[in-house]
Amino acid sequence: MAKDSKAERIKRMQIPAVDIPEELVHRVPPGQVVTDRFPILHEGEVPNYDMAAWSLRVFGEVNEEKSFSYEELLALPRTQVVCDIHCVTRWSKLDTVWEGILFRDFLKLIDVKPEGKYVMLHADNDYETNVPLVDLMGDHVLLAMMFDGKPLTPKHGWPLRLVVPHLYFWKSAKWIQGLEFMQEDREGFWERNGFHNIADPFEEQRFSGEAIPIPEDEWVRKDFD
Ligand SMILES: Nc1nc2c(c(=O)[nH]1)N[C@H]1C(S)=C(S)[C@@H](COP(=O)(O)O)O[C@H]1N2
Ligand SMILES: [Mo]
Repeated sequence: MAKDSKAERIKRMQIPAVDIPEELVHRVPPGQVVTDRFPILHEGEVPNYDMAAWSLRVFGEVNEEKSFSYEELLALPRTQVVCDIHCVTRWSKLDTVWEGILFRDFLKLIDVKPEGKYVMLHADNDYETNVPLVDLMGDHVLLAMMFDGKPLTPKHGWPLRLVVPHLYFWKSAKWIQGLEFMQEDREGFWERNGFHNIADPFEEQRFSGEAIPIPEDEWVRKDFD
């Protein structure tokens, strides 16, 4: 193997990537490595919540703004989803198990105006990410409350995070506080900072312009569990 091939570089860095069987290879997007770790990535500090005061606010292109307490969300029907997740910093994790409210079930409670075609996820700490509404309607998109059969840990987004597994994982906002329905698309935090607006990992839509030099071992140095 060429001395400077990507595989060789990864070996030298001792990235804790796992070798996967041939039949799973098609599930790994280009440029990704599979890990059993669950890396923790976010801007700012892990928030602390007073759950009595916590709410999820729904606003923008809706006929009626609504706020949901955590208790109200807990009372809604839940779905379990098994999916692969892909972070733009190159780690992928296969067969992750989530439970929460299927986004399209949640939408039955919201009277979205016909012009509300895009959603901005508003999250802590002032994190925003934009997703077209059609991308949120799929079988694997959750307002997630559980991971691996247990409540989300604070670091992974408790009490509520989005899971939109067919897009790079920065779209899966942790600690969500608000859903804003929009007529026009608007860029969120990473989308304004050089990352791709759509973010399909299989199309390798990492950046909006010039590639941002993310070191290949960036994610390895992150906290994980
Ligand atoms: N609120 C918030 N959500 C966020 C982020 C963030 O900085 N803030 N980072 C995103 C990125 S880049 C990734 S890869 C995933 C990581 O989720 P994890 O820490 O549970 O692995 O969260 C996403 N959601
Ligand atoms: Mo990420």
